[in-house]
Amino acid sequence: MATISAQPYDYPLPTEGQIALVIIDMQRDFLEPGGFGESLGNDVSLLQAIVPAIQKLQAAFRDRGWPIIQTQEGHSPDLADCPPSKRERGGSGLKIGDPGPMGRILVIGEPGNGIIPELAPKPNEWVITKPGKGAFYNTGLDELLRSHQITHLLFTGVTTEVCVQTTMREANDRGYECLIVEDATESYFPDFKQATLEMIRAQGGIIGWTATVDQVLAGLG
Ligand code: TIU
Repeated sequence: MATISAQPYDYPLPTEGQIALVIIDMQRDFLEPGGFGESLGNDVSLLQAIVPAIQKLQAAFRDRGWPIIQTQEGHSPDLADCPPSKRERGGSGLKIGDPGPMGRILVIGEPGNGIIPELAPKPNEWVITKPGKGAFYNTGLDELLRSHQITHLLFTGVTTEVCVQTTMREANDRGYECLIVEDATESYFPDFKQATLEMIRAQGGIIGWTATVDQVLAGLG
């Protein structure tokens, strides 16, 4: 059986079913000044570093014609899908829905809510818009994956301990074989990223596996 060299042990590639690349929330709102990430008080410059790593995986999946799913955290313009608790919480800066330098903060269709141009999806690639941190909450993601016989998911994107980890936990509970790509995910808090990787692969891979981009590319062959 083909595997990816990983922690806590090798990740078995599917013999039946299919593997997909999941790119979480690589949006201007999280990576560029003036968006939601900065409004929460974060230094957004840290997150740019993983763009080339995700591009490598994106290219590898595109070369093979394998599925790529991107997610976008965002709310409808009337904020009907944004619980008041989410809007009221946060830093002292702009709140969800407020006008900012890249349009309304975390609102679907605004310039700041879009995926960064370096990772722009192709027309045939899937983009899931999600109101929550997890990509399975109030979306059709599970049905989409099952209808395409996708059983294995490689996770990348931001931020490691918030939307990436939440989505990976949701996927693990739904029976998907989950691996997070260590150098293709980032957090505003390096210690939180490290802790997340460790808690995912602890206890025999309680949530899943971790591996580097090079290990993934070598394993895909
Ligand atoms: N604030 C933070 O770390 N993350 C989010 O609000 N959303 C995502 O992680 N995408």
